Amino acid sequence: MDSSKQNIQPKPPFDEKNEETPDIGGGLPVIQFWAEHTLSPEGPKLWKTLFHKSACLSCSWGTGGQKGGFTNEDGEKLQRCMKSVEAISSEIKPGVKVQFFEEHSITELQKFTSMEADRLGRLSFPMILRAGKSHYERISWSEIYTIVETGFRKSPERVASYSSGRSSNEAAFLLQLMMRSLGSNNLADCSDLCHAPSTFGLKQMFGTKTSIVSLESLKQADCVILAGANSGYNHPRLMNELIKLRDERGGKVIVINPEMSIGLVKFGSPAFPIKSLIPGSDIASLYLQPIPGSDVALFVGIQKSLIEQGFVKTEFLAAHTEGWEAVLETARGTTWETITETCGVSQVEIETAATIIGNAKGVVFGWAMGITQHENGVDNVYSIANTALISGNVGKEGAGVMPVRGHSNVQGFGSMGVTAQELKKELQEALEKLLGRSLSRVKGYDTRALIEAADEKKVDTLICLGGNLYAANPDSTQALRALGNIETIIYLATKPNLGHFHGLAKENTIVIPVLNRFENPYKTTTESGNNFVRLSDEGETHLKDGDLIPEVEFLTELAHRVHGNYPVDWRKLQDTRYIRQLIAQTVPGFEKMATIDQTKEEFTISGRIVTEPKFQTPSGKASMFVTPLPKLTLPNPEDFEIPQQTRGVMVALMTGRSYSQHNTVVYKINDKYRGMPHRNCILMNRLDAESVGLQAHQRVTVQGNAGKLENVEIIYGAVRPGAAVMFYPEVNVIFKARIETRSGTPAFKRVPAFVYA
Ligand SMILES: Nc1nc2c(c(=O)[nH]1)N[C@H]1C(S)=C(S)[C@@H](COP(=O)(O)OP(=O)(O)OC[C@H]3O[C@@H](n4cnc5c(=O)[nH]c(N)nc54)[C@H](O)[C@@H]3O)O[C@H]1N2
Ligand SMILES: Nc1nc2c(c(=O)[nH]1)N[C@H]1C(S)=C(S)[C@@H](COP(=O)(O)OP(=O)(O)OC[C@H]3O[C@@H](n4cnc5c(=O)[nH]c(N)nc54)[C@H](O)[C@@H]3O)O[C@H]1N2
Ligand code: SF4
Ligand SMILES: [Mo]
Repeated sequence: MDSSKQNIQPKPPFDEKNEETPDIGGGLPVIQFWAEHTLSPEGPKLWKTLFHKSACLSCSWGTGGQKGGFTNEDGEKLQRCMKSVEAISSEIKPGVKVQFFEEHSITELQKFTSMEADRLGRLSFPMILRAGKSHYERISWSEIYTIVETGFRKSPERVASYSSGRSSNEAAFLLQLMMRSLGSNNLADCSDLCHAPSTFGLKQMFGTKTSIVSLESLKQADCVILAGANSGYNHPRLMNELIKLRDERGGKVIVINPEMSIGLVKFGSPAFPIKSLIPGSDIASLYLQPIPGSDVALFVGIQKSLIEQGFVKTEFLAAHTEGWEAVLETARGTTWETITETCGVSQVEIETAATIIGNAKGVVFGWAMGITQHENGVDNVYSIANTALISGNVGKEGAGVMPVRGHSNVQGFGSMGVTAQELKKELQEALEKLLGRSLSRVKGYDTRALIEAADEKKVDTLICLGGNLYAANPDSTQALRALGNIETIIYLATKPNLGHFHGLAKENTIVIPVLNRFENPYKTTTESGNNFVRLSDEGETHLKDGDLIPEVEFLTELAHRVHGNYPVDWRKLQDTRYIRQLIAQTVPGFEKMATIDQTKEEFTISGRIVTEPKFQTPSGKASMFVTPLPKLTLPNPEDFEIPQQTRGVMVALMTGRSYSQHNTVVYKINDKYRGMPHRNCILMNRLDAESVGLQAHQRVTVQGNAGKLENVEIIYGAVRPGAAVMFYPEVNVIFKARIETRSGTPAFKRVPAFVYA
């Protein structure tokens, strides 16, 4: 075998082979899934949607659009994964009948699991749950507008929105314009729970808030770092890039993750049916398993080793960065003992990573929730980007920093100004010009602040453009109570979810059924994590008997009723071409939006991809920040009021996604690749369990600082000692999370939990 392709660390240290789990990620089960769905009665509808010219619904990697359902921005074919099929097949289900809600009381609906709620089908008529009533009932559009308009006439700081990145740029733009015209900056968004630390950190360092790497540039890298991202599950097409990097270019992949996810070791991709699908392709050349929350220490270690091995690009740092001396000084001054003790990875392994990085021509540093969802998420991001700069891997082709984003259009929501954080100056000024006055200077509520404010009875009206605010938040008990203080909640949604059954308002909870991306009667756009804007064609819905509404129609009508013709003729904007004109005029980098309707030309947003060392900071240089090493401790059982003598083990719980779920929506109860047969499982290291006399498949209690889950089955997995994995949203009942103060993001990946029989 070509030595450049060999894995440096073929036998991982915490490998726990479970007899029932597949030997590779992806692989034949993916094809079986495709076959089952495409050959089923829903098959023709599914194929029609797959071939429809619209952007994939599911993740931010981005596929589809004008080049066709299976093509990516570089024109490569076969770029649709089964996650896309999973998302589509959930959307093409028949509508839930009016009768169903007449027959099932809210108490009955509250017994549904996430999967049961989703399987009910599509929401297809507007409904309301009025205070004191036991059932959702159908409601007329005129009554909806009366109630909602009244809700929006409250004082602006008591009106809020929450959104989730499945909708279009057009809907997002309208939402923020409507809220800001009102004088409210309360634009909470799912990204607050997600990549907000990346947005914040990248803005400080480079003056731009998103990935600085294009897909084209990624294809030139000869090394990729993937930290805290389970991409075989959540961004499957990214795996194709890693396969090509290793297989065709002899490059290296360093995975940093406390859990050894099989898909990041070996992945069978249908895009390479012969060489990869069945045998599987090697992904990780080196797999490092740090303690959850300790990535800063690991990256400072890599920096230290880069210094020691003479790999630092001092000239580059001096010419193009600021603050670099202090960062290097910190790495020099931190002892190896402190580093390895904090992160739990050996010096040799860290040095091996540094050698690979130092010898590579171009390194792309990618990351996801394992990096951001921590109390020091912003420092994690800084430490990664510092490492990229120190090794000269920013400002050239084939290198850079690449947050791997979440929802398919979550990044577009940020670009459109749906955020409670400070706006880009250009956008702020353009909006102020449009409004003819300054924007409110009152800081808006981000997602956590919104829940806290509602808990303190400071919110009267909430509009949710998609998502599941109730189930996405930590401490479900608080979320329930907080939402219950809000007078009116309006949910715009395609599918019923737990939020509609539990997240109930004090007076009126209204659920409005909307058309999805491939059904809208007008064109829409989305933005991928790689900064590529896709255009989705108009389509039609299969819900012919339903009474659904396009999001844009609802938002413009509501805005018209609240604002009249200020600052725009809202009803005219029901034709989305005019919204795109407004976007082109106001949002930086979106100039090409002005002509997209004529040219159909999808585009990369200008000013985002960095291939020269020039940055959008005031000085034009990249700013570097010293990253303090975290002090990671776990509480004692007594802190959770567990009697001292109780035998059990305190773990750092990483809460996240199973193989078959999209965020709060569960598609299948098991996770085949982790060998977890149902949702009420905890994946833990054998040593931890055995150290307190527990064993595989035993039923235990898992207790956090806000509650406990009982009858949880222990599954042994390739997770490092001290760490464990459980699935959200179910696990969100057991903990109140610490919050990353700069970004507002909850520490979902280091939840202290006590496991006992
Ligand atoms: N199919 C599917 N696709 C999705 C989604 C989905 O639910 N389903 N969700 C979308 C959304 S909104 C998002 S944000 C993304 C999420 O994509 P991911 O971030 O891949 O999702 P998670 O399941 O949260 O996985 C986080 C990973 O970080 C690791 N990790 C946890 N703690 C640490 C740590 O301290 N350090 C390091 N280095 N690693 C750690 C975990 O072991 C896990 O592998 O996916 C998007 N795509
Ligand atoms: N413990 C724990 N909690 C977490 C996380 C974690 O890793 N651990 N991850 C966090 C992250 S990264 C995120 S992004 C959040 C996710 O939080 P959200 O984005 O709030 O939740 P989703 O489950 O993605 O929302 C799904 C719902 O969106 C609606 N929907 C789908 N498509 C459309 C559409 O086109 N239009 C409209 N209007 N509605 C639509 C459907 O009704 C569907 O039920 O959860 C966060 N919560
Ligand atoms: S990788 Fe993401 S965007 Fe591409 S097809 Fe799969 S789910 Fe869709
Ligand atoms: Mo996310």
